[in-house]
Amino acid sequence: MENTEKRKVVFSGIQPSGNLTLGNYIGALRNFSGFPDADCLYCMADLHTLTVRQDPAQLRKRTASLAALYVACGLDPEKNIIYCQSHVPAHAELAWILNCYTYMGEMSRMTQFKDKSQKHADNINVGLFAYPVLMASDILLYQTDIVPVGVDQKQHVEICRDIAQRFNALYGDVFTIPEPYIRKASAKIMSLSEPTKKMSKSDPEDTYIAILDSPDDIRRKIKRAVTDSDGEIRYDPENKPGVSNLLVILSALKNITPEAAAQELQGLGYGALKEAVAETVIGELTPIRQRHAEILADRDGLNAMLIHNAERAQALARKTLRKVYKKVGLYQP
Ligand code: ATP
Ligand code: LTN
Repeated sequence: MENTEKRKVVFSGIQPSGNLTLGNYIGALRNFSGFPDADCLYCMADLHTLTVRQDPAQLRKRTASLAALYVACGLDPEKNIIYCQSHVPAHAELAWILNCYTYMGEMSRMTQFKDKSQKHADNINVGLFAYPVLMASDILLYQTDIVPVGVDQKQHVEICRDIAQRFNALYGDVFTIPEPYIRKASAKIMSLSEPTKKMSKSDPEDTYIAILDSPDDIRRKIKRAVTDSDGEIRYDPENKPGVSNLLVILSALKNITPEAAAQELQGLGYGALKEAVAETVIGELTPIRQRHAEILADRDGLNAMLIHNAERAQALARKTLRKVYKKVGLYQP
């Protein structure tokens, strides 16, 4: 029988706002290559980074580096559309429209907005407030079915669904309603120094492992990771957040459960746990770091890929944007 089902669309983005961490890798990046039968788009969310002050030269550098990292992590840029958000004007254009279908109340309840306005109290700008609307636009422009993210972004995907449903209720079926895709076990990797807080690329260097860290840095950082004093290797996130975080990292990379990882190390000390984690992380990240350097060294090739993929994304995005303009009553000669 002929398969008439439409191919699924997968969309996700990462902000080029710092050194990507092991959290970004396990929670998001690593899962991006898990959709061989879908049409996948992955963007560098550079417009989103402007919600917090960026150094312009750094931002440019990080954007190119993230593009290379997507490819180094195994995403083929012919099969997947890897592109830069700001190269496709439709993102900002749809965001304006959707701003007019989003309420102040719902934006002010967003956890990330509350966190970031505390962290950047001197710069609580309108963009930071409207961040989820731009993210909704990213997703909805491509009629996305699936959005692979870490658990901290679940609320943003939910608000995206709300906005889309509200819009569809007014104008008919304009947008596909997306589903978040969150791998439970590894959805949130914690900081090495404060294991009750999310590992985050905008925190100090020693609290995270960067995907591009050298093996020596990885060993040093893991050696210093906060654990506890009872000495038992057991998965118990509530009472043993540090040890549990190390077990989550180890198990995620070995594709086993944290309990099974703990079982394998029964009777050993924290030194052995840390060594196992460090060596597993190094084994996973070393080939990525090497590929990344090769890809970045061919800057012309990288740029050509980005220009080509922005064109592919634009063609898709324009279709949805045109439909939206028409529905809301913008005059189209
Ligand atoms: P920032 O600290 O600059 O706000 P971030 O490190 O949280 O950034 P994002 O660009 O916001 O990174 O996130 C990119 C993707 O990585 C998202 O899907 C997010 O859910 C995921 N992610 C980020 N940090 C973690 C983490 N510690 N554990 C699991 N997933 C994570
Ligand atoms: N806000 C996301 C990054 C992001 C994103 C997206 C994720 C921007 N646009 C669209 C999924 C879909 C974050 O991880 N902080």
